[in-house]
Amino acid sequence: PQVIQRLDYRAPDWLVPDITLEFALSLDATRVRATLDVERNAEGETGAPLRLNGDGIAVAGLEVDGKALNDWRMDGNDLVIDLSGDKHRVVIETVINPTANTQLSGLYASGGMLCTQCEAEGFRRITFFPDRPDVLSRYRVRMIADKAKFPVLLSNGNPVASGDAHKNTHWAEWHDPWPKPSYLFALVAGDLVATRDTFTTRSGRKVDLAIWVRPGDETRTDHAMRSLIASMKWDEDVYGREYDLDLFNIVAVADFNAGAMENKGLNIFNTRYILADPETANDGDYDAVEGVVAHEYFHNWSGNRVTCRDWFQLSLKEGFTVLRDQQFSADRGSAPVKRIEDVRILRAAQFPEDSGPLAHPIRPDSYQEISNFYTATVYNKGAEVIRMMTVLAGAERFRKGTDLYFDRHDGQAATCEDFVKAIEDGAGLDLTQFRRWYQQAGTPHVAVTLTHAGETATLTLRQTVPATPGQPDKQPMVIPLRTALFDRATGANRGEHLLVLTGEEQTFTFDGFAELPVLSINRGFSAPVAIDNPSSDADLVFLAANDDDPFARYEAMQQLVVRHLVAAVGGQLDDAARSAGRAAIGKALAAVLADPALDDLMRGELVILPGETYIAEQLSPVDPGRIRAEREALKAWLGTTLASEWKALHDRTSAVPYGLEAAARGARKLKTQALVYLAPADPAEAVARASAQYAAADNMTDRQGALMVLCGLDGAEREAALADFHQRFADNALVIDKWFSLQAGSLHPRAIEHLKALAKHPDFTLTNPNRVRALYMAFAANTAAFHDPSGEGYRIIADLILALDPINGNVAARFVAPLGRWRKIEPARAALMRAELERIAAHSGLSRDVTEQVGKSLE
Ligand code: HT7
Ligand code: ZN
Repeated sequence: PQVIQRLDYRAPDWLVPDITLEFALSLDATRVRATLDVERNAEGETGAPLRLNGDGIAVAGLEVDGKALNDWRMDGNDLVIDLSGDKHRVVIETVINPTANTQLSGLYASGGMLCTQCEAEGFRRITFFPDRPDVLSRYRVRMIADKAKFPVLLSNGNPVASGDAHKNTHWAEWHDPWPKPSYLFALVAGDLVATRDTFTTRSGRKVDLAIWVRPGDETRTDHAMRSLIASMKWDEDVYGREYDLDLFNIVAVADFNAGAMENKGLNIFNTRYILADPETANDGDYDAVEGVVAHEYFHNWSGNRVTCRDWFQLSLKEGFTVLRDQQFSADRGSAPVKRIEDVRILRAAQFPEDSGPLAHPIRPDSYQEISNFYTATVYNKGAEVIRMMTVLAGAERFRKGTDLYFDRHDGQAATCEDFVKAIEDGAGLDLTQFRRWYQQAGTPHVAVTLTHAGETATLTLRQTVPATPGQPDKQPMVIPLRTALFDRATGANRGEHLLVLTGEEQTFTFDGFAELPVLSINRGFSAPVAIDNPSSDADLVFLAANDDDPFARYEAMQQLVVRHLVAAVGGQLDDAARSAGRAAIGKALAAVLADPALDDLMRGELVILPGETYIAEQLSPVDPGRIRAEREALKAWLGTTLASEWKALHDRTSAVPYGLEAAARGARKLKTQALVYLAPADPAEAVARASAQYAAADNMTDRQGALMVLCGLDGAEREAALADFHQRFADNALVIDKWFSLQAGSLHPRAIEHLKALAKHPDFTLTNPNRVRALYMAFAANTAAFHDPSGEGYRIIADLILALDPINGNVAARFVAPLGRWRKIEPARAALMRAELERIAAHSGLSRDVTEQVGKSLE
C-alpha cells in the first residue's frame, strides 16, 4: 500500500484562485462542469504539469482556454495535463451518480435529497481538482434541478441569484467570497424547511441563521438554534472571533459518516446532532447537540479562516476546536461535570488507542488513508495538549497567543508548528520541549512517591512514556500537574502548586508539615497522563469527601474503585482484603449520597463506577469476563449495602418535575443510577421501579434509563417495555437507533442472541451509518458479549466489517479497533481475535481504510 509521509510535503505546483461549478442535479446522473482558473505557484516545481486528483470519476469533456483538449493522460486516479503557460482556464465535465454513492463521500443522496461531504478527500469524487487543503479558491456555484424534487438549493457563502428554468426546473447561484480549500465545499438540494433566527455581531452585522430539516422535523430544532446563537456570542466574548458572512445555514441529514461538517457558511449535520425535544432526546443528546453545533461553528475560525496546510496537521483545527467546544460547554453548564465527562471520554476512547496497535502522535507522521486519522488522539488528546498550554500560560496570556495565531495566519493554510510558535510568541512561553507532545504517541505514566521527615514533605515524580508502534524510545515530556497537599490535622490544603515535570525524575519539597500530608495531584486533570498514585484507601476516601477540586474528588472515588477491581480481577484479594476494599468504597459512596453540599449533577458523576475499558487499561493481559463479573459483583454489593439509600434517592428524584435546569437534570441522572445499583442487588425491586419510571416518563432521559435497566434483566416487563418503545417511536429513526443500542449493549446474558435477531430486523440496514453504529458499536463495547469465550462476538464484528466494507469503507474501518486490541487480551481470546483479523486480511478488494487498520492491527 502507498504510505504518505509527513516530511514529503511539497508546495502545490498549481494554484486555483477561482473556480465555477455548474451542477445539473439529479439523483442518479448529475452533470458537473468545473471551470478552474489555474496559475503556476512560484513555490512549486518549475514546468510541472497540472495534476488533478480524481476518485471514481471519468473525464466527460475537457477544454483548456476555450479549446477542446485531447492531450491529457490519467496517472492512476490523477488527471495530468501539460500546460505551456503560467495561467490557464481549464473546463472539465464529469457525470456522477449520487444514488450509487453508498460511501457517503462526495455528492450523495440521502432520503431523496442531495448533499455533499468533502472532508477529507471527497471533492475528488465530484470533479478533478488539486484536492489538498493548501489550495484555496473562491467558489461560484450554479445549480439547476427539478423544482418539485429539489425546491431548496444551497451552497457556501451568499445567494447571488435564482430563477425558474425550462421544464419544471429552477436554478440558483451562490458565491463564497472567502477563499477556501475544496474540503469545505458544500451543496445541498432537497425538499427542506427552515427554522430561522438572526444574530447581530458585535460590530453590528446582522446574520441570518437557518436550520434546514425535512418537513416535520422543524419542531425539534430550537435547542440547536439556541446553541448556535450562544456559540456565536461566546466566540466573540472569549476568543474575539466574529462571524464573517451575512448568512449561516445548517442542514440536517439522516445518512452521514460522522457527526457534522463545518463547510463554510453551510454546515451539514448528522440529524443526531440537530434534532432534540424532551420526548425523543435525552440529556446527553441535548449536550451533544450543543457541543457539536458549537464545534462546527467554532471551525469558522479554527479550521476555515485558518486552515490546515496538509492532513498531518489535522489536530491544528480539530484539537483546538475540541478544546474550544469543551470550554464553551463548561461555561454553559457545570464546568466540573463537563471536565469529568471529557476525561471519561478520553480514558475510554483515547487511552486504549494510545496503548494499542493504532497509536499515533496527535500530529501523525504517515498514513495510508487519512479518514482513519479522525481519531480520539487527534481530536481529544489534541485538545488536552492545547489545554496544557492554557495551564502553563494562564487564560489571559493564552488569549494573547491565540489572537496572534489568528492575526498571523488568517487566510492561510497553517501547520501545528505555526500554532505552537504563535502561542509561544503571544503568551511568552518557551514550548521547545513541550513540542514533544506533537511528536510522541503513548500516554505518559507518572509514578508518585510522597515521603515525610521532620517538617518536610518530599514528592518524587518519575515519568515514563511507553513504546508505541514505530517509536521504541521516548524522551521525557513536559507534564504540568496542579497539586495540593492536605493537612491531616485541619483537613485543609495549603494552596495549589503548579508542578511542571520536565525530566525523567524530579523531586519537590514542601515545608511546614508536622505529619505526612494527603496528596491531591493532577487536579482538574491538568495533564493527560496516568498517575500511579500510592495514596492509601483511607486518603482516597478523605479526598473523595473533602477535596476542594471537584475533579479530584471524582478521581479519588474512581481510583478507590479501580484499585479494588484491578486487584479483584487479578485474583489478589483474599476475603478480608475484599471486605476491606468494599467497605472503603461503600463508605465513600455513602458520604457522597449524604453530602448536602453536593449538587445532584456532580453527585451523579461521583456515583458512576469506572468503565470496563478503563479498568482493562490497568491490566495486562485482560480477562474481560472477569472484569464484568467483578464490577457487577461490586455493584450488587453496593446495591445491597446501600439499598435503602438507593430507594430513597429514587423516590426523591422521581418527584422532581422535568426541566432543563441543572437540578432537574441532576435528579434524572441519579434516578437511573439508583436503578443501576438496585438491579443486580434486588432485581424484582429494580424491575418494579424501572417499569414505573418507564410508564411515568415524560421525557427520554427517564424512559431510556428505565429501559436500559430493564434490558439487562429477564422478564415480561422487559419485553413489554421494548415493544412499547418501538411502537411509540416507530417513525423516529434516531429513537429507533436507541432501541437497537440498548439491546446490543445490555447486561443481559443472552445479548449475542439478541444482537443476531436485531441484525435481521426489518428496521436494520447497513446503508445508514447511525443504524450500523447503534447496533454494532454498542455490541463491540459490550465487553461480556463481544468477548464471549466462544469467539462468536469477534466473528460477528469481522462479518460486519466484510459486509459493510464494499458499502462504506470509512465506517467499516471504525470496527477494526475493537479486534485490534488482541495483544492485551488473555491468550485464548487473543488467538480468536487475531484469527478474525487474518480472515478479514485474506479478502481481496478491501478498501484502503480497512486494509490500513487491519494491517496495523496484525503487525
Ligand atoms: N471536520 C469534520 C470531519 C468530518 C469527516 C471526516 C471523515 C469522514 C467524514 C467526515 N465528516 C466530517 C468534522 C469535525 O470535526 O467537525
Ligand atoms: Zn472538527
